[in-house]
Amino acid sequence: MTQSAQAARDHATSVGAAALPADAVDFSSEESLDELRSLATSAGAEIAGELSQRKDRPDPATLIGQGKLQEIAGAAASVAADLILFDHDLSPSQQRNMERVVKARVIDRTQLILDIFARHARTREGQLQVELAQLEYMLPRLAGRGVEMSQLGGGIGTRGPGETQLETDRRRIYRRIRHVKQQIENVRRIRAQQRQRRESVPVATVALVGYTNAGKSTLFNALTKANVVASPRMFATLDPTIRGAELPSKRKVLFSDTVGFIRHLPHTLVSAFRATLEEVQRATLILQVSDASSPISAEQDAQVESVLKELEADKKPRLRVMNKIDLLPPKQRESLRDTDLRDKDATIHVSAAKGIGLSTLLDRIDAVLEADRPARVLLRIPQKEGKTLAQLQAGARIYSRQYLDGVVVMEAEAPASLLRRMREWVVE
Ligand SMILES: Nc1nc2c(ncn2[C@@H]2O[C@H](COP(=O)(O)OP(=O)(O)OP(=O)(O)O)[C@@H](O)[C@H]2O)c(=O)[nH]1
Ligand SMILES: [Mg+2]
Repeated sequence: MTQSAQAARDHATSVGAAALPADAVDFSSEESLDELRSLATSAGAEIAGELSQRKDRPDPATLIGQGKLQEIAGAAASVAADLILFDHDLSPSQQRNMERVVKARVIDRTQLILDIFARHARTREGQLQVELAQLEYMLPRLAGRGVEMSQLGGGIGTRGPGETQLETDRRRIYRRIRHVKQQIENVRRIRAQQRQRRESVPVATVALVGYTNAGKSTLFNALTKANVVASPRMFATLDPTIRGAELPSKRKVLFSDTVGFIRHLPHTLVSAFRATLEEVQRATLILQVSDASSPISAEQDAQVESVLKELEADKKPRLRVMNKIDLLPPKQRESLRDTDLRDKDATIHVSAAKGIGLSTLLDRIDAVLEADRPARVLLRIPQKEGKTLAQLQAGARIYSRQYLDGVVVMEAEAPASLLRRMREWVVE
């Protein structure tokens, strides 16, 4: 099965989407379905119809009720849809049972996201990370699936990791996972070396983070005059890009653009993309980019917050950038006020596409970095303070390290914001 054959087929695919909000706590089912629609289009699907059902107690065998399932089967047949997308996690057996009834391929949101990632991975590292996520997703789903999978042909959600897809032998998959992990480890090592080289000339790094499609790459291009791909498709960026720029004060900084976040991000993806997200963990300053024109930007921000927390990057100096203000009605736009840096949530309003507010943003970045100058200090940290040591490891340059009676004595250079958090261990 070749990539181009899959692409041609995907293009012709019609999709019936049945939505059941998995975590309707903050995203309404409508918003959730909107997002599923964008994801489907980003994967190259054409949407042929949508159905939704609220159900307090999901059916363990088929998730939705028999009646609804028949309804989907009928609707799918009438529009010749060959793929049904569910906005809900499906167990392997639910997926199988439903496929039997609807006579079309059934995939869930996680599989759809994995598929988009597989399409967009350009670098070796990105491809390896996606393959790892796919293998780990596939592993519990192997049982009884072998024959069917080999008969599926191309299409969304079948873009498995090459030949491995057809090898139902668990052991071979385990072996492949080990191999891919090793390869990722190699890439990581190279990346760490590159970083070390970069950091030997101390330059602050500014990482752009945010929900997928918030406009990170557009802003990155505007700030660094680079030319990375920006696109209305979700997850256009997978591979981190780093580029230098000069701030108004003539201070040199490195900006890094990375993969976007999404609600309910498949866990296999978060862990597979750890190496990529290290750029965020090491950043001096985080620019949290939000789409000001999105009706659900607050919910999206909450999701970003939780991923930052998971990466232990939520305490880093941060500037909030509300992007796409050109899309807001004039009245609303006039009422926007950038907030002061002294605020906990300093916010700047910009339009990366129209070049509005960028000089203010650059000034603010300059000011934050000025206030967060690194200082060289001597620290005495009890060895049991693992978290503190890890924070230093991630955010400081360490010049020397000695172990004495359960205490680590270190000479390190770290930004003021980090040192404030370890005041009790600073000796001089
Ligand atoms: N109107 C308007 N559109 C914008 C602005 N900034 C970005 N966009 C559009 O928003 C879409 C997404 O932009 P990207 O820069 O690719 O977003 P991203 O955050 O990098 O997305 P991923 O890499 O997919 O996570 C593109 O179609 C951009 O042209 C803006 O200021 N105004
Ligand atoms: Mg991008």
